[in-house]
Amino acid sequence: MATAKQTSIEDARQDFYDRMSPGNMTPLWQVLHSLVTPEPSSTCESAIWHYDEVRPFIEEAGNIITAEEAERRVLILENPGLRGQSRITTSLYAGLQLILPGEIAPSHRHTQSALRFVVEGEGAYTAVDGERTIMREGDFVITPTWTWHDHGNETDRPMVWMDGLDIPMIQFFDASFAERYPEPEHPISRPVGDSEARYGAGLLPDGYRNAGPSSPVFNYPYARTREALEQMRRRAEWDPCHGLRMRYVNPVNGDYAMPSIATFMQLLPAAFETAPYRSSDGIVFSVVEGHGETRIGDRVYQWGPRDIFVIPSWTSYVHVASEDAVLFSFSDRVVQEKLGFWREDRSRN
Ligand code: GTQ
Repeated sequence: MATAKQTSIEDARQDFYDRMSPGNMTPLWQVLHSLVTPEPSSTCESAIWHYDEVRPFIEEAGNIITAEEAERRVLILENPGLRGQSRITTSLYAGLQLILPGEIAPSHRHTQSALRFVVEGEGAYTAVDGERTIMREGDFVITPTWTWHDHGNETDRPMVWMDGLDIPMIQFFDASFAERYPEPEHPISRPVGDSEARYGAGLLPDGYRNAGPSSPVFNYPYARTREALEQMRRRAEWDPCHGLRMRYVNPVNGDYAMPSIATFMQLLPAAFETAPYRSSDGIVFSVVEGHGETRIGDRVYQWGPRDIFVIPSWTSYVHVASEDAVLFSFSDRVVQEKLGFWREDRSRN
């Protein structure tokens, strides 16, 4: 029981806080330990979206609204611990976008950088600043900050891809700008394949200088990524925590493809079990090939092709592949590294 003296100190303190509050002040010592935590502490949770459960809702979205009306017909994947905030991790947004045959998602540009990771279908395009790229399953496509982009589908099949954007980061900085192009489509000024030829073939135009923060290559086709992994596996140099993992890079400077979102593709051979690992970036995974499970903290998630799952910051996880598996992933690691505070922990093996 509090003594009379303690009570009077508490009362005096509370009175003090109450008097400063109208002046928009508050004592640090009441919040210090929730602000400066010994380890990451967030309400972000692990979660999985099984594609066969999500797909009917995507299809229904296609019946309820057009791409043109919606501007972007997307179902947001919301972290269960961050509902109502349009985010899959504390710093990143993810959604599944549907584009039906004959549709155009009209051209716009915004501060937010976006990635597309193709989950289902083949042949729709994303146009970035006047150049189209045709997308196929497993392709990784970027629309860097402030580039005009529209999406279209001239095939006879629906197409679905995962969008990953830095929306929560831009929100945090209060730095969002956006505008619509006056026409549905930005004029096409370069042929399909132009950027890939110029910047994505291990060559650069002589004298080329790219001052921008993002890669000039805007489609990293799965066929090439998969071939690289298949070739490399012959050396069998498996990272205990990641299997065989490659990082998508800007060929001009070796940096990540975009300045705010780091992206990776990894191969886990059949029966491979990764060593426990955690890092200070919350990570979103999209399964491209194979079945397996990931143990995240004390939960177990079974996955197969097209499933999407999320691992919160600093939560230990283990992947187990029951057959050869290929996983795409993205996180804010690039930002944390640039700012000098990214951490990983491989010690619990
Ligand atoms: O394709 O430009 O999922 O602006 C969210 C916002 C996609 C896009 C999203 C966007 C886009």
